[in-house]
Parts: sequence; C-alpha cells; structure tokens
Amino acid sequence: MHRKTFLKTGGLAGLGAAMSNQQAFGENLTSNSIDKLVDANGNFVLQPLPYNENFLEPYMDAETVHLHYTFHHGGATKAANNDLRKIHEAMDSNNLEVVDFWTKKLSYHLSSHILHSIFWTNLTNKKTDPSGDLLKRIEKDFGSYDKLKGYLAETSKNVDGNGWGILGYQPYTDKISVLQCENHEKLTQWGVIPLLVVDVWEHSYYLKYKNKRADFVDALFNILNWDNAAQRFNEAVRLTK
Ligand code: MN3
Repeated sequence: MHRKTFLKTGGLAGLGAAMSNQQAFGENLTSNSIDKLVDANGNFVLQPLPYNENFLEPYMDAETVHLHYTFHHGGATKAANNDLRKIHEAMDSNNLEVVDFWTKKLSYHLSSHILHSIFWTNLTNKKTDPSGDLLKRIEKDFGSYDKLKGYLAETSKNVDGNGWGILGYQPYTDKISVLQCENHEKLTQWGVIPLLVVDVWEHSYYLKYKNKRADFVDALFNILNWDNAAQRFNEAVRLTK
C-alpha cells in the first residue's frame, strides 16, 4: 500500500473511531434490532470496533483490545465461515461422515462471534449504572443492583477454565438470568438473549492482569456500558412479547 493511501485510510479509520459508542452500536443493528453479524451473502462478518483500541484504558489496555478483537474474535469469525462451508460441502457431496464435527465447531465459533460482538458494545470509557426498565427488572428479579453485581461478578470470576459470565433475558420465563458459560457455548439456557457479557478467557486479561482474573472482573465494572445493556433489554422484551 502507498504511504499516501495508508495515511488516508488511517485518517478515515480515526474518524470512524471518534463516533460515540451509542452511534456505532446503532449502526451495527439491522432493522429488527438484532446485531448484524452476517453480510448480504450470509457470511459472518467482523463489525468494526465501536471505538479506538485505547478507548478503554486504563482498565483494558490497547494491546489487549487489539489482539483480542483482531485475532480471537476475528479468528472465530473466519472459522465460523469455514465450519459452515464444510457442512455445506458435506451435504452437497452426500458424505455426512464428519458433519457432526463441523456442526460442533460451528456452535463454538458462532457463539464466540455472537458473544464477542456483544462484549465490545457492552464496554465504554466511563462508569455507568443500570437505569430505566432494566433497573426496575433487576430490582424485581434480584433485589437490587448491588446484589446482582455481586452475583454476576462472583459467577464470572469462578468460571472453570475459559468462559463468560452472562446477564441475559429469558423470554420463556420473562425473567433476567445470570449464566456461567464455559468456552462460548456451554451451560446456556435455550432462548436466553445476552444483555451484558463478561469475557473471562485468559486472552481477555492476561497481558495486564496476569493470573488475577478477579482483579480484572472488578476493574471491568468501571467500564461496563449499562446504557447498552438497558437498550438490549428493551429490545429483547419487545422482540419476544
Ligand atoms: Mn474473548
């Protein structure tokens, strides 16, 4: 790439990153308000980060964001496309011998793509608290925000191995639930729509927090975007009523 082109591209990228988190989140939604994770051809796509890589400093360092977004989330997105292609190839050639393997892989990689896409929009560079209908629902289902916070933090800190702490809306019971997800796809409840997700894979914190996962989870509460979670809650309720 010519230096001039590079500078121009870099400038445009900088401009894009200056958008507010809320704007970028809105632009990544389709008309029915579900995060847009595929292109017009049905291929999984990595949406741009809604901010600069250093936006979450000092709680989440720029290098971690760069590696996490580019190689872990980006890698899962590419792999999910490959898994789907392998499934279609197996069906086209009428050879279903290993189709279960690719189906399992797709569950893992697509779940990673979904959770990471939500994760980036769940973060911001200032302290926020739950508000509106989400706050009312937290108080109804968990007693108070402090109680939920303790529950979500403890659940996230204690995931066995790599995984996620998840606050989600369960439309079958019309309640919000906390899940302790292993890898990206295990220990779910069918139907739960994630509202706020805490990535406790080692790649999420090891550069800055080393082995102190609990410190990372506590720090993350300083940059959780509860406005985004509240917006997701409203949409989840609206879509499933
Ligand atoms: Mn991750």
